Amino acid sequence: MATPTLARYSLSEFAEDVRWGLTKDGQKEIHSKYLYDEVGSALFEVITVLPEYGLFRADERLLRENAESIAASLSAGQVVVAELGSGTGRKTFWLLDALAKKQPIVYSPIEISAKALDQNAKQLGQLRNVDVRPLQQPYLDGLLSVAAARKHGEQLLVLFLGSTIGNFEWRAAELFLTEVRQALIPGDALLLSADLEKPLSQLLRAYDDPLGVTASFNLNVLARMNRELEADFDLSAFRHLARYDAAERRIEMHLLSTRAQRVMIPRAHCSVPFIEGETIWTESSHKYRPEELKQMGRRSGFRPLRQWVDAEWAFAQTLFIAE
Ligand code: AVJ
Repeated sequence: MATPTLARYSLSEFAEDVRWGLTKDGQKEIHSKYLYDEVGSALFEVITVLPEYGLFRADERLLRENAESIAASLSAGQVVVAELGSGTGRKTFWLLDALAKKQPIVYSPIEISAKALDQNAKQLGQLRNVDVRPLQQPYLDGLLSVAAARKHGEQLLVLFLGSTIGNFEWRAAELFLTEVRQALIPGDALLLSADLEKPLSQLLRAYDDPLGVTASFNLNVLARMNRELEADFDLSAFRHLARYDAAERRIEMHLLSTRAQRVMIPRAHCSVPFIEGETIWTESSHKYRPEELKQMGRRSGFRPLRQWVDAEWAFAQTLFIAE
């Protein structure tokens, strides 16, 4: 396995973002990418096996059931696969297996968590005919390096799985897909996974499981600030909150301060006051309609080729071709 390129977030970048997000006027916020340090990534792995969190298994089922059709939809020539936010690549196994049956492939997982990337390379590197080239970089930087290394005649397949697109605001999602499209050439492919609208009770359970794993996943960002920024968050004075914004059609995760308090964050050079009930917004997970996903792709320069919807959990995979 090749050594991954250097870590993506310096401590000072985390410190700067924390300082900005917690001292600005209005809603306090911390970007959801900061949920995924080593502890957070491990907790997310647990979330994927919770009965209440059907997303991951729906994604995996679709990939397993349709791997052959996806492989058959691609060009007969050489394929290079780039996966944005690959995690440990557990669900990608099936697709790579199907692709590698046709011919040797290059697979570049692009991921910020070094641990997840390491596991990914170990597991998927065992597949015959798969050359794993991990990149520890932001999505678009990684994608641009993969695109730059691509040889004439090779088709690039971008995987953006897990409904990570859901973390972007509506307009930002489309902008992001447009940027992905700009890194590609006509005929390249994008496989996009997205969670669909579903009954509210089902959604709330998925993001506030009775075992409290999602709560720990969310609270970990406070613990992370304590570890890395010498902050003094009292975790017992915050609680996990998952709520649905019907107008924006998204689940939001927040950390709610259960009392008035002030928190010191020395390495972010700030101290932060909270009133009782005030929240830090840590994540959004948008929920889509199948047709809307095709439209978003079209407006970003892609032609929808096929779409699969899981029978058990409302979840879609859409295969696009760059125009
Ligand atoms: C991995 C970003 C798709 O938004 O559903 C799981 C992360 N947050 N439980 C999601 C998550 C709370 C997940 N994504």
